[in-house]
Amino acid sequence: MTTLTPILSENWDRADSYTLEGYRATGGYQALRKALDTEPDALVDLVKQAGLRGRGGAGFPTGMKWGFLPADNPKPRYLVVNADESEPGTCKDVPLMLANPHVLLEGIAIAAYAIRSHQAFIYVRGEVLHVVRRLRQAVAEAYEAGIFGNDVLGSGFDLEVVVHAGAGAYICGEETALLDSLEGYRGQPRLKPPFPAVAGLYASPTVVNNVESIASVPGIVANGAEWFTAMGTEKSAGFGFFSLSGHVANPGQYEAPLGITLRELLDMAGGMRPGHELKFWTPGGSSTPIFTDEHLDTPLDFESVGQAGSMLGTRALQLFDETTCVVRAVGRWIAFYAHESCGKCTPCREGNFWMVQVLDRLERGEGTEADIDKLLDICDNLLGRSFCALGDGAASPVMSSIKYFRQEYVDHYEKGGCPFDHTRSTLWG
Ligand code: L3W
Ligand code: SF4
Repeated sequence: MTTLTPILSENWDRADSYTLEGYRATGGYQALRKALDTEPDALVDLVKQAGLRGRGGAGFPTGMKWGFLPADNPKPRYLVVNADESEPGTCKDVPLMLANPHVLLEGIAIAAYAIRSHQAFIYVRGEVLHVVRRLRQAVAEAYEAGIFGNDVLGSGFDLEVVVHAGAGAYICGEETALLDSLEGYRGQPRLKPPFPAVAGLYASPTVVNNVESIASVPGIVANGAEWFTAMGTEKSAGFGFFSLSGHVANPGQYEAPLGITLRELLDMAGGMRPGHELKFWTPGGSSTPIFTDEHLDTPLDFESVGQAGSMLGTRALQLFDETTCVVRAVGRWIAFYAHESCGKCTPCREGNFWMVQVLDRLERGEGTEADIDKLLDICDNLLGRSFCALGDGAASPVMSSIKYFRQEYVDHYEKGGCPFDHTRSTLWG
């Protein structure tokens, strides 16, 4: 039986968990002192040995990404933290930054020192004003305490940190759109390669990492790579937040080793709401193909979830019971993607718009037998043919829901509308 591993969330119930004083009282910033006494390259090697993989969705090895910065490029190096959390269902970085901003700041100082960067940015979603304020307050505390600024903790290392609030576009969570936005342009994805490691912010070598990835670094420095690899699986080491939402008895953040199953998490969360059964769920937000109760025992690590036909993504587990219309739930997600599509490429700009029309008319009882094929045809034009991951992500819930719940789609046109009891409104409203 896997148990929870409260590490980043260990002190969240302390009233002062978000202050510098509270963080220091629980051992905070000792890892930074240790890091500053270590060679930067040795820190990169340590993170590689720990096997930390990106916690923002793609699972790319963090130490490897740090190691990609070209040694012979004389331009300044930048560290950018992607705090633009906005994937439907994803809600782990916001509580982490609210409850313990200093673990992120400590991770930033260590990561910047390791990659020899003197300028870091936190790109945070502008709508979460309370988080923006908390981060700015924590950064000010860190400057005051000599953790940021010139001569970090007397080490001779200089580091400036800026908190930048985005304007609320989901696409700005895509790393290159984020960099365009940070440079003051409209946020739209850039062609890759070159990857940001080679030409990122202001065309300089840049590391872009998710909040949770960077916040995991102080623990690795303090406790060693073996401490980290002792948790999780061989290829998906360590721990992470599993964010349970929807029709679950006790929704919230469950910090656990990678490889835990939904069945185990549900046991800890009190099961589905009383009297109801699990119908479908997302392993990693709405961009990952949905799962059903067949997948309750799939280990939630990068490899196992991939082999079962989905993606671990951001571990945003949205749970839906038998009262949920899958066509409507998927339609709401696609309405989100249609709204958030940046418009740069045709398959995504047009495809999402048309998928909303088809899903909406199925819901209204105006669908036809041809609509399922039409949806699959649009997905075929999105998947692998979009400029960035948003297009692929939008195809995922449509294709997987038709795979598992085709009959429910058929019922919508055969029975003249949605067979579920809910207030009728358009998918836009
Ligand atoms: C240098 C190479 N760097 C890859 C770097 C690359 C990036 C990272 C992963 O999408 C996923 C997406 C969403 N040299 C490199 C290299 N890199 N090869 O590695 O890159 P990639 O392209 O695999 O993924 P991505 O574009 O970063 C992220 C999925 O996450 N997702 C969405 C999450 C949403 C949030 C949010 O709201 N906060 O996280 C959920 O599943 O669909 O597949 O840094 O530069 N040769
Ligand atoms: Fe923009 Fe969508 Fe194309 Fe990505 S896939 S570049 S979000 S239009």
